[in-house]
Amino acid sequence: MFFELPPLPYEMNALAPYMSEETLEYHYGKHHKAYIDNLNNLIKGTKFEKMTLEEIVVSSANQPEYAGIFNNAAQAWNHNLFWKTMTPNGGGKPKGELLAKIEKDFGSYDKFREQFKTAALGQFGSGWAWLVDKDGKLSVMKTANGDNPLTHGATAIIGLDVWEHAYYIDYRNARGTYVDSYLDHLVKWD
Ligand code: MN3
Repeated sequence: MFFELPPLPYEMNALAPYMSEETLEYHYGKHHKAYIDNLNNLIKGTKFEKMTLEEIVVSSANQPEYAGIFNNAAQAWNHNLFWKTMTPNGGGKPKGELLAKIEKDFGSYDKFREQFKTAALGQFGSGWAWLVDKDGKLSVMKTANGDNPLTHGATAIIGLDVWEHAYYIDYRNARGTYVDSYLDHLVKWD
């Protein structure tokens, strides 16, 4: 199947001042779109043409001959989740069942927040920080480049892009401030 850039669930300026319209123009309009366009070109005439995006990610992972397909498919998937799990006036503690589960598996929301921030800051170079559910237990993980929880048998709940293109326009090199803004003002929990 061929893939399209999914529409954003908010206006391009809706996440400002924490994520600017200019960042969305580049990050969504150019980077995310390029992953999808590249993927569509790369899968043409291959066995991947009939697969869903998730199937392409899983079946092209860890195979050097399919690295280009994997990188673009995984990044397309990662960004689909990224935009969907942010909202204007988001951030802060989740509610209800998810909060209870975080408190059970991490000890407290603050402990989760600290682990998530440490993972986001500790990812050397490009990658992602995630809250995942694996075998019924929540944990934080980080992945390099386009890699994501699908290839580790885990379900992503949220994923934060820590490639420089995600924050350089708004925060320059201050990845920590970007992570704080995401957790306190942008993440959409429900
Ligand atoms: Mn990105």
